[in-house]
Amino acid sequence: MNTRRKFLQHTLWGGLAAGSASFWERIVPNIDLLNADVLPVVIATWGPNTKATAAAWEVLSKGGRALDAVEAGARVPEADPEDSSVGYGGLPDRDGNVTLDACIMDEFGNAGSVNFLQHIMHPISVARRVMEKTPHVMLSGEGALQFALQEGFKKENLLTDSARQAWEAWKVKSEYKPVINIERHDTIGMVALDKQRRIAGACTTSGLAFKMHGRVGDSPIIGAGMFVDNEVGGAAATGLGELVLRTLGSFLVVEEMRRGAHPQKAVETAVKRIARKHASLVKDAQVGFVAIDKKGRHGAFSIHKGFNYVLYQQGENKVMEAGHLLRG
Ligand code: SD4
Repeated sequence: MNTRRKFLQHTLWGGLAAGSASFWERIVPNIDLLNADVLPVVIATWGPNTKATAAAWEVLSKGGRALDAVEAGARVPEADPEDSSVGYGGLPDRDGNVTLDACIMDEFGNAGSVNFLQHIMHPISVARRVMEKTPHVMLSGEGALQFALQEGFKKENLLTDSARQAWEAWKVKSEYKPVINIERHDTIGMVALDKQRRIAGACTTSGLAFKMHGRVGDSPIIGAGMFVDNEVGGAAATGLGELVLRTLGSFLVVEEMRRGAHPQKAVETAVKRIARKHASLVKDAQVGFVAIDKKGRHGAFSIHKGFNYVLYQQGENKVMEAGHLLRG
């Protein structure tokens, strides 16, 4: 072996052993091959969503498309009557109506969304149809319902007995005050990167419990509740939607990653931005972000302690505690 080849080989293995990916990123055009074992990966907001990540993993592990994975994942809490913040069983608005918000994005940058949708158990699938079957991105309220029915979705009563009872109990005081981490914040925001390194994201929720009739949060807003860019990575948000809307949080996270930030740094930047711009509100409100980049690295961060998330990677479905900004 000539000296040059020996040198290259030595450097390659030496570099890999030392994990000096940034050096190789500069000289190897397809660095992705070196990181292949971290794929596929899926991340979702909130610990209880392990069944959702498992459903997504089912698709991903067989080589399926990230878009199919996030849709399959989001449908799990949507159909779960025990989950009081998503789909069927979601807590209603202050007038007793279950109104749902959802959005989805694929690896081509296509996006679909529904908001203020009633009577349909799987808003995420309606959002996907909006993306795939209409020239639009977002359908709202009555129009979204009409479209869903036209597409063959079933009209159902989504208010479960326990959600009705919770609403009746709430009406006694009718106090509108979200409580950190107990705001029935199990909204699922999910981002997946499949074996072919295609990225997709989904977000679905019944929104804040006992919200004003007609209130729409961040979850169905592309760039707020969720955003993906196949060149960069993706992010999703949970928590008090008003804070995420005002800062277009998920878009911000992706743009930070585009500028080279690690997903963890990127989510921290978004949380800090919210805290800086809305200092008087963050004391009593939670917001959390999850993100993954195209290399399969991830990040998660929130304003307050108590935000957890699920990461399914390398065959392991793990609930992890996110870091948080405010102490005490
Ligand atoms: C909203 N962001 O409607 C949603 C609520 C949420 O977990 O995340 N709940 O504001």
